[in-house]
Amino acid sequence: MTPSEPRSADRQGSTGACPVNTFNEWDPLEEIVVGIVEDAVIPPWETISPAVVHDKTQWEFFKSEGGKRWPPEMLRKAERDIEAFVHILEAEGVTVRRPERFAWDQPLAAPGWSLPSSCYALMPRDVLLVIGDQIIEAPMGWRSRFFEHHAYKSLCKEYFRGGARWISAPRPELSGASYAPDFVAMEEGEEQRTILTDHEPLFDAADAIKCGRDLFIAQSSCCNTFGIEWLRRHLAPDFRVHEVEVYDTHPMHIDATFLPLAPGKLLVHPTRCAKVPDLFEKAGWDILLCPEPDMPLTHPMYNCSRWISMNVLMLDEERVIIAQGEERLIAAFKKWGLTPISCPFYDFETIGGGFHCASVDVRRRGTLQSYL
Ligand code: DAV
Repeated sequence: MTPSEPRSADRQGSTGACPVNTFNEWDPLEEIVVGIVEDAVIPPWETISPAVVHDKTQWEFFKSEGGKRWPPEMLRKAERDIEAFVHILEAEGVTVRRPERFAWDQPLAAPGWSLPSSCYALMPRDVLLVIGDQIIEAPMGWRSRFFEHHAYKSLCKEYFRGGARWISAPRPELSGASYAPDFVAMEEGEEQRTILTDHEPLFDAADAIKCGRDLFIAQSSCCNTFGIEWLRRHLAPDFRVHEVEVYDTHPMHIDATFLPLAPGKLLVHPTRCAKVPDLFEKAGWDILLCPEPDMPLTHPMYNCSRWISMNVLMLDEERVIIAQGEERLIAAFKKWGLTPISCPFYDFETIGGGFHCASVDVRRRGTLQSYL
């Protein structure tokens, strides 16, 4: 084996028995983990919150209600959406796995900080970076999400026993040294800035997105350059890690900004993706601008923006799961040669995120290839 050959190719591939095998967003999906709504707690207000909560009118809500359960009616509606998503996946022949329940309402503490509660197991995409045959537990920048990987331990152990590699990135301290002091979120028009310092490596798994041998990642309110460098070195030489430049007042995760849907098709947010890496144009990819979301401006959103519309999930190179109501993007997908499958999801999006956030693909039928 020469150093330029993928180390993983020997162990992986469509015929390999490893239960974990995923290199991109579009190979035929076989197995996926989908988050659960049970036990979800309103995220407690913490140092990182002003950087991630877009709507300042919600700050008081989080300060007073954070750490309590969401109203049962909101949870019931969110659960109806996520179960509709699971139903579609299963009907399409995909194996769906779920995290374990966990007492998110319990207080947590580390030397130097404490909080009244954790959050939820709504969004596995943020917690586990699954790439090739390995699962990487992300070093998350939210203190309230410090123990979120506990909900996935049984699954990780099972996948490990089945042959997958399983590793945790260095566990962060999340002391005051990780956050810029007196941080104020940028306004539209100001120069890009984020709350994180480079004191220690930090990223959420959803800050990165796979595209075969190339992985794209962007700095955000939960991803710093130290985190990107850690991942770059950890994944070399099998994968090339590229940083994507974003322009976003409250940057969080790459998957509502930059989403390679299928070979030759890159979906981008019309303004957040400050510069599409040259690689795509050189390789002849189509750069598809996501149309304005259809979600009514009045729809309540506590965790993300209406642009969660572009947070879709590919079942294969053609079929894409998209929120019911997003007519403009549905029409665009059809024009771009995709087959949209719509699923009610606005009520899940109220407290969580999109289909991509709410899941993490564990196995797709395919091999490591270069698309760029
Ligand atoms: O538009 O609020 C959310 C991304 C979640 N993974 C947004 C970005």
